[in-house]
Amino acid sequence: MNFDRSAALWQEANKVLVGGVNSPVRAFKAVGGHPFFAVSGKGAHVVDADGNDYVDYVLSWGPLVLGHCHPHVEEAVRKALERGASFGIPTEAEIRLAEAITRWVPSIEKVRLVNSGTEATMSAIRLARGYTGRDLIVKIEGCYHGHVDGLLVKAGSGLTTFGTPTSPGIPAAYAACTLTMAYNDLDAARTIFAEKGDQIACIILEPVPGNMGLVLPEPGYLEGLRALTKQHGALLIFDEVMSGFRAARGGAQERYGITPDLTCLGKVIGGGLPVGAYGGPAAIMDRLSPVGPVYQAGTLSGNPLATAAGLATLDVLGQPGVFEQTENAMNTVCDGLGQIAKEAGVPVFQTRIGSMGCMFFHDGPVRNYAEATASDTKRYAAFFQGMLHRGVYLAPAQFETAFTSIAHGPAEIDRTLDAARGAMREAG
Ligand code: KE4
Repeated sequence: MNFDRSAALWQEANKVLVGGVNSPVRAFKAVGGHPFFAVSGKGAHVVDADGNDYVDYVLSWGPLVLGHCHPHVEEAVRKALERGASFGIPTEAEIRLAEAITRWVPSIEKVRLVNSGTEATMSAIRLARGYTGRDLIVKIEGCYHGHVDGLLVKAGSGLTTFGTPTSPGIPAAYAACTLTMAYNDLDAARTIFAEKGDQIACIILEPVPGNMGLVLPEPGYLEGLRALTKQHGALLIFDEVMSGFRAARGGAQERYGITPDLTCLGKVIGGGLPVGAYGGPAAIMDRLSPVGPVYQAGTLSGNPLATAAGLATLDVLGQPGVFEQTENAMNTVCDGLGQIAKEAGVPVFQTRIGSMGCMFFHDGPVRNYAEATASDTKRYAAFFQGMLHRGVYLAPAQFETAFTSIAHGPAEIDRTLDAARGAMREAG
């Protein structure tokens, strides 16, 4: 494969963009080399500046559950643009997207649309503090909720990849209000609440963490957190920015039958354009301005183009059999990769849920951050490069999750598994 054009663009990018990127995990630091530059996408495929074609399992880090350039999404955005890119005035589309979200996620009675997952989690925490009158928050080591000051404490995603669990630039006072505990450790949660329960505003977690790789809850874990927060008057916040519409139609909360107090969403509900959202019962949400005293605002919140893309995405995803298509694709890929690793004698630990999947280069099990970060990241990097050079684009870091779309059909999966046979040998 030729990467000359991307290499030239990479030189130019590093002159004016910090690290050549606008989000750190895109820089390939964890896998070596430099990123390719995307030029176009169609369905499950993305094409780079040198004309190389890849089957894409990153899908813009989750939003593109319909794949790139789905005609229904394109048409909806085009029509919206003809009417106006932004108003800063209420529009009907915001009502319709909020209504759709309440249908897909029944624990949400009222919604606030924002522009990113980070905004959603940051605002949900402010609301939890305003609602409870308490300052402390609890987060899970390895969970990533966006670059919120108080949450970049033992965060996942790029921070784990960069091995800088607590980012500089965060006042000690902020970090002091954030308590952390391991995922799948209910005793740790009970201990924290026994000591500080009456000061804790909320627990925020990815119910199925996808930012330390994909880790699944042990039986009873989420139920235990639900009971503990209820007992102590703290809110349970599910960050479903990644797992929403992917772990199940209604997210992990549907899959595991847990009703959180607040839910954060993003990615899929923007269909590739910038949208985040948070929501829950009116009794909590109505504490938000302009009804209540907790302030949160945004110039482009509910933007017409983004709401059009999100609505069109949910329209298609909600049709009979479509969600199952994304889940079946992930299962087929995971089954194939597991077989290939076994035949190559390479120890891997796989996880999957809905259209999300992960292959840790690790003997297993992987139940939390400490176990995830013991993975063989060098082996992952070698596998990543082997796949990339064979036309398959996986997440450029072990501590991420792979995604499928409705466009990942038999041809894409065959190419993926053919590539994996060679890449696994090279990584082995
Ligand atoms: P954004 O602010 O990037 O839209 O969302 C932050 C966020 C919040 N919650 C969860 C569970 C998330 O996964 C994310 C963002 N995910 C990363 C990928 N692991 C986005 C990729 C990036 O940072 O460039």
